[in-house]
Amino acid sequence: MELKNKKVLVIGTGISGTGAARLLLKAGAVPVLYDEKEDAKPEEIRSRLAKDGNVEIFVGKLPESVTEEVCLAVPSPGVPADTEFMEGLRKKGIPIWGELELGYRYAKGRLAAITGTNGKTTTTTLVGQMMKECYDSVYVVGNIGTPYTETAFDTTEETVTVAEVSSFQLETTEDFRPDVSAILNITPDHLNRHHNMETYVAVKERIAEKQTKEDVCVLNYEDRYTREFGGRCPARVIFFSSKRKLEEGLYLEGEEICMAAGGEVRKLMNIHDMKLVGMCNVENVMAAIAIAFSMGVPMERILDTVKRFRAVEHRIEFVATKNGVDYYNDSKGTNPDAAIQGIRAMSRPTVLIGGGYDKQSEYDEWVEAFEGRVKCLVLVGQTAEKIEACARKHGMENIIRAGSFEEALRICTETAREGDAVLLSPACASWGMFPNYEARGKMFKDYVNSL
Ligand code: UMA
Repeated sequence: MELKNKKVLVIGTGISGTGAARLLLKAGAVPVLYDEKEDAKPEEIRSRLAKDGNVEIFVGKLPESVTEEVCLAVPSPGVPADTEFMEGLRKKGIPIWGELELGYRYAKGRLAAITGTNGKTTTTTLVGQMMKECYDSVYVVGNIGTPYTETAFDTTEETVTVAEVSSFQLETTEDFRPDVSAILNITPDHLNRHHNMETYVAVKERIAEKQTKEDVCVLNYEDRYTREFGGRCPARVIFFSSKRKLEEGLYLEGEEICMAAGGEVRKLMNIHDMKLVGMCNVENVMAAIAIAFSMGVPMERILDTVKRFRAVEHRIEFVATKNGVDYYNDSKGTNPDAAIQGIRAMSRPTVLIGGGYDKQSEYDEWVEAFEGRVKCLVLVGQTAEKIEACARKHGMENIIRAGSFEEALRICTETAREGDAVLLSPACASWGMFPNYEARGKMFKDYVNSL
């Protein structure tokens, strides 16, 4: 679709909307930005765009006449695909490309795209690092923070882009076809947005929808959804497994990561040579090796990168020891499954901060994973009541509700004794209290460092 001089509706004016608008300006199109937030400030939004671009901005309610003039709509990831507003656009026959699709249409070079409920950011960062040590032009984009649209225009045929892709972004793809895709795992998350597990799984699988046997899809053999998808995936599948020997693919045998290909088995590395900890990270590493190797990075360089790579910020990140108490920031534990990995990584009696935005998750498995490690559970946010009821049902007694995040932090320092750990791993998104999990993690770290 030729967009030059055409009006394109960009929905949402956050990071993605701004990225999409900037790309559209570079492409000679006329972005029309719309944000439903009544108190969004058009001048503040304009200041984040190119200086002399022709841009129209609407906030609150969008006049009906505007949708008559646009040839394409580009929703931000936070805009659900099935709202009345989006249905209205579809009824009018306006094509819809999510921000990811728009970036894809303008990008050149090769693309590796990584999704999954948990481990996306670590794996994307690690793959990005592997690529950077092998290729000159590498961009790491997507859900990780820099929108694809922000870099797409600067890519060349030599560029390698590594994208962290969320289910929100995959709802509105069309031609999106990565050279290598990966689905790390699928466990319940964002069910308020996708309504049920079936839809959530189907959305995740869209990452490989347009791939062919010339492309690769890396899948987790130990996840029942991704294993099953392997049987009908249109791409060539490479499985990884942390639990069993595979005839083809990557797997863990004892402490060794091995690769079986074409009847040959190669021992790649011992997991104790990694700086990352936890079985979830062994899986992330196996996926990253499979992705980078499929993209042509020599195995020696891949393994060298793995051995040097440290945890990403906000993911079971050690912050400091204060008065004999170890503080860990796992603000990225935004769903029960991610938070299970967080609490399992603790080897000391732990004061745990949980709670936040309600994504209609169930907390039973998370609470069961405490296995006596949690000496006190400090709860905040919308979900505090639901989590408290769940924890009490499972016999947990020492539970304190905090009226604010600041109060939760104070309670932790008052409760923790020498030899204990304090862990922020809330099992919930931060929305409602913070703009994102990074802000929540940063407040935690700032507080700890100020002690
Ligand atoms: N808005 C509307 N109409 C709607 C919904 C939202 O106008 O129906 C407006 C809001 O008023 C707001 C803007 O849209 O002004 C926000 O857009 P957004 O929610 O898409 O947020 P961005 O700032 O553009 O950030 C997005 C991703 N956010 C979400 O998916 C919610 C960021 O992922 C991503 O880093 C960024 O694009 C760059 O690609 C964050 C996230 O929480 C980290 N992701 C979820 C997760 O990881 O679990 C999926």
